[in-house]
Amino acid sequence: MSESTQPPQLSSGFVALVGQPNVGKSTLMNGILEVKVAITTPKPQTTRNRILGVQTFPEKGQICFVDTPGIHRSKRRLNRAMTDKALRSLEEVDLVCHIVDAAKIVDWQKRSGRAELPPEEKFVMDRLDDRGVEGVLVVNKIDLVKSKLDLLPLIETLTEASDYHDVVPVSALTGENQDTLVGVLLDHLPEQGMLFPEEMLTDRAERFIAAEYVREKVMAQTRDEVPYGVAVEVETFRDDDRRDLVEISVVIHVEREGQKGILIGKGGRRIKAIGKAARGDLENFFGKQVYLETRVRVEPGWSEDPRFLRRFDYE
Ligand SMILES: Nc1nc2c(ncn2[C@@H]2O[C@H](COP(=O)(O)OP(=O)(O)OP(=O)(O)O)[C@@H](O)[C@H]2O)c(=O)[nH]1
Ligand SMILES: [Mg+2]
Repeated sequence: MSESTQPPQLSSGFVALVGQPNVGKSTLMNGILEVKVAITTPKPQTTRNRILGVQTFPEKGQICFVDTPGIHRSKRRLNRAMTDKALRSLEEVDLVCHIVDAAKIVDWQKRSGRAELPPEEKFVMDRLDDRGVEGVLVVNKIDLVKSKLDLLPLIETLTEASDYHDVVPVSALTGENQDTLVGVLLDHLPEQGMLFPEEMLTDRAERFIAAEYVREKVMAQTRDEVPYGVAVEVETFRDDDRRDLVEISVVIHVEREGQKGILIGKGGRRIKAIGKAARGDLENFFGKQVYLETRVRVEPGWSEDPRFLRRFDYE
């Protein structure tokens, strides 16, 4: 066989996306997958599960992302389970992508007059150090850093403060430097063939995606403690191949009667708006018409109850 006909050497493996809440882990994964597999909102603590997202790069390899909940300190059982999930994911991957929010760090440094990392970011780095994981540092949201002159010293500080293989600035939102990041990740993955079939996108069932899309709209359209008191469960999911229609009914669990009132809104206006927005996204995802039914149920204290946490796959 001549050299030009040799099959290309492939690199494939699992990459955990970890970091503080709201730094853009899920946005980054969706951007590289080119599909919204994980929901994203402007509010912290959006992701509650580990979510696998696979992208195949023909003749190069396969990156199997493990999106995780943001690492944070909390006394609440649900939140502790979330951080725990993120840390446990480190044990089963080939590489860790630690993601930080460039704009937030630059802002903190300016306000505090310090050149070091903010304490929350040190907290995450220490957790990763404890586990002795090798990683790549992704400096996200560079589109929000107004002066590019601020970026260079930040990258220097981050490079000095960490033992990571590489420090890569990106914007998950605009896609800036995304290809460079993909190249860096593939470089660090083991030389091996594809781990999943090429058409594999996620390990999550369509029911999970449906519940999450609804939760995204609930989180986006409510505030204060309401987004954090909500869990969404799919009761029925009917995808009829003979008809161009998916029928989905979901229950939105809340912790208190007051939250139910807020979610339903005056004359049912809010729940209608949530349903409409979710249906639009679901129709995009399934490429079919979607019939969506929503109900709200009060389940006092579900976020502290291990039975509910297990039932929603949060623990
Ligand atoms: N301007 C800008 N916004 C971004 C970028 N990446 C993410 N965002 C926004 O930041 C917010 C949080 O993004 P997520 O992807 O949900 O963040 P996350 O790290 O997954 O958050 P958790 O799941 O809560 O841990 C959303 O409003 C995103 O649109 C970026 O590169 N630039
Ligand atoms: Mg997320």
